[in-house]
Amino acid sequence: MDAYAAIIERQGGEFVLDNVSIEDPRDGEVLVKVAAAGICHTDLTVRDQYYPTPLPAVLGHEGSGVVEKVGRGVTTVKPGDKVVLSFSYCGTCPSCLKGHQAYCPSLFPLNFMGRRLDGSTPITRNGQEVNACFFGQSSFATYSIASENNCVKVADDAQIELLGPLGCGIQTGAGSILNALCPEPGSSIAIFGVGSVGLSAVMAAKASGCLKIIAVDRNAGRLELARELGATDVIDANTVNAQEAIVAMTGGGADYAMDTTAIPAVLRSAVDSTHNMGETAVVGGAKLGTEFSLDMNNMLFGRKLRGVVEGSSTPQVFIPQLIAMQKAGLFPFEKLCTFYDLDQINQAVEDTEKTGKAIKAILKM
Ligand code: CXF
Ligand code: ZN
Repeated sequence: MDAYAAIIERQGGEFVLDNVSIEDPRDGEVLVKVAAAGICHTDLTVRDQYYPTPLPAVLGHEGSGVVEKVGRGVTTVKPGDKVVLSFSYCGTCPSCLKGHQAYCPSLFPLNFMGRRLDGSTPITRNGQEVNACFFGQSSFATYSIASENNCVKVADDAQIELLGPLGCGIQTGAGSILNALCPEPGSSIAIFGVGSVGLSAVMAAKASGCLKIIAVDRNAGRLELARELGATDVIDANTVNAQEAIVAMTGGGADYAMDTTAIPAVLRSAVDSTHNMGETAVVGGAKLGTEFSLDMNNMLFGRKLRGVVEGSSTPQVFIPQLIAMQKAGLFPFEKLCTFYDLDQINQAVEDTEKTGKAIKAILKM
């Protein structure tokens, strides 16, 4: 069928809007009429080719919409269902079967190869193949071929345009707190970088009963929003040494820390701002091959560092939980969102990346 998509043609380039053709869903696949899709930093990581998804490609991995058609064997969604699209996993390996879908060993081939596992792509432009299947969706387009296991069905009355970012950035931030670090009520936590992932973590930390929630960033507007969403303290890293300030304001170090920036020196500060036996989560995707260093003796005193992909979530379980928390007023993620039309994608990227005017840009199709 005919569709309209935003395509990255070359490394670091702008999105190019063009007509494309999308195949019918194959076995186990779902054709979704995309209502909206959030922009996540990983789309830009791939644009810059820090992750090697081949170009030209249709990116977009925070899509939401309505099921149009299902392929053979699909049983969990049907035409007319509203769905949020999340990351793709195999569903059959030991990690997936244990509920650790975010750690599926096939995560990279399924989400970043730009192809189905058999090497085919559902998208062509003027008869030429375009890489797709990005996070099992490539949702910067009016239609998306998803796989059944990355479709999360939501209620018929759900505000579908708002929900796409739950499929990646927002579940990454919230899940790092609620599924991975699991801070005890009364804990202290320092969150380095309060873009959409960090602000989602701030809201989740508040909902978890953390009593000291320290937000660190260089953007004054984001720090202000962090305060509104639950940060008890904010640190402007332009002028303050965050690590020293956190150690001072917690009387020796935070119980938990989280780095969303994927900058090695910031991750190091996050770890060093925890006290003995404190735990740090690293959640950002750095350029492949990026290394960082730690002080071995500092680690010796019981400090822990763990990686967290996609908030360690099982999307079909966690996304409905986040929607319920939003309804209850415990997780007002709509405050992070700014809407644009698909045609304004390059403006939305600029507002996200350069000026910081948008925290979570959502493109409406
Ligand atoms: C990514 C980070 C790199 C691994 C897969 C998940 N986060 C989403 O944008
Ligand atoms: Zn993402």
